[in-house]
Amino acid sequence: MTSPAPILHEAPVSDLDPFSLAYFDDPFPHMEALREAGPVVRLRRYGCWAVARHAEVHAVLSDWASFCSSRGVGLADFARETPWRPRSMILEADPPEHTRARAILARVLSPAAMKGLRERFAAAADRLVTGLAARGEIDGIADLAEAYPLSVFPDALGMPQEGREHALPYAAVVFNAFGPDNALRREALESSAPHLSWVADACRQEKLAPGGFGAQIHAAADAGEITRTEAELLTRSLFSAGLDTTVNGIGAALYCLGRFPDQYARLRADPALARAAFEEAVRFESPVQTFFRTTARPVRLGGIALEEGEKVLMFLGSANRDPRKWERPDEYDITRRGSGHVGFGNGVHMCVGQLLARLEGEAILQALARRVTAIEITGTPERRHNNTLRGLARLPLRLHAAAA
Ligand code: OVV
Repeated sequence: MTSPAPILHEAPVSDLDPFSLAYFDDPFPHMEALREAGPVVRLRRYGCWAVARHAEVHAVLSDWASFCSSRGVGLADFARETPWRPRSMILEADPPEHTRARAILARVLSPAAMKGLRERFAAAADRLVTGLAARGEIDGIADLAEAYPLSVFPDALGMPQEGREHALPYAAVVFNAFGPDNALRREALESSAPHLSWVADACRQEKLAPGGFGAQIHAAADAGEITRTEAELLTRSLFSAGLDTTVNGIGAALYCLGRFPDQYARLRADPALARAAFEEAVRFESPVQTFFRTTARPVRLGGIALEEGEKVLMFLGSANRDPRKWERPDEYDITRRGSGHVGFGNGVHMCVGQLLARLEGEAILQALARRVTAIEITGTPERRHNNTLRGLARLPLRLHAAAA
């Protein structure tokens, strides 16, 4: 008559599709449900594991030996299927190969390198914001969140002028491709060929302007540190990761400052808060929402035994809203001590371009703080759907110009 003893530490199961349009339109209740379900949850639909609490996301990010990247950081397992493009040398690699590639990008994007760009980036931000403030009615996405990175990043990289319109569509393909085989991924890949061939060609040494990030990566090949093909691939990584992420980071900051006018007033009163305001927007919206890892060996996580070769989906955006970690997680607060957010990841793969992203975010928010007294949302924001990136397609704004 006695029923068998329950299996202890059996993982909860969820039918959530975190790559559906309904999820993208309002992910927060679903994130909460996942966090409440347990530290590790089985996603039935994709046959993978999910971690949505800060502690477990941080733990997975911090253990590259158990949770590897070399089998891909999307749903596709490179041990079972051929990647849709040649593997990234940095994103889709583990130490020691990763360490070698990372050292080169870290040097190109170093604090010293940022110092050399600061004045130029600040001047470009001020020019753009001055013009937009004079106009008043703008689309915060096209006119600002996209326009600003497009005005500084391709030049800093040394991208050829011709064909730059491929840069954002290319990034959309890359970030959709981390997701499952859904309509977003399929349609992105179907029309990707012209973008892929433009980027591949633009990564060649002879196409990259002297002095830029791309030329500096190729200098590592000149020095015999890496091969020419590897220099092209590393340049491709910068192309892939460096533009759409900052577009969505700046878009997030504008959307936050529009919804939390008291926070904009604080920024306006003290423009030195610009960097913190950007950082808090990265926590609050988490432009990069998710990445996968693959277990490289059997490992226990959150009391659950995972086998080797299983995909684990990390909900960075959910970790950044976890009330176990944050007080008032759903408030955008630019004076919050936000260190420990995982919007840039953590561990050996933590965003190598984070200083560049912050430089862009700080420059644009400082220019706004100086030139604009208030940011008013004047229409319904439209969401842009992507399997990895969270952001808007349209954000109708009225900028109230400060007296000159
Ligand atoms: C972080 C990131 C995003 C997308 C692409 C890459 C990296 C890459 O290395 O290609």
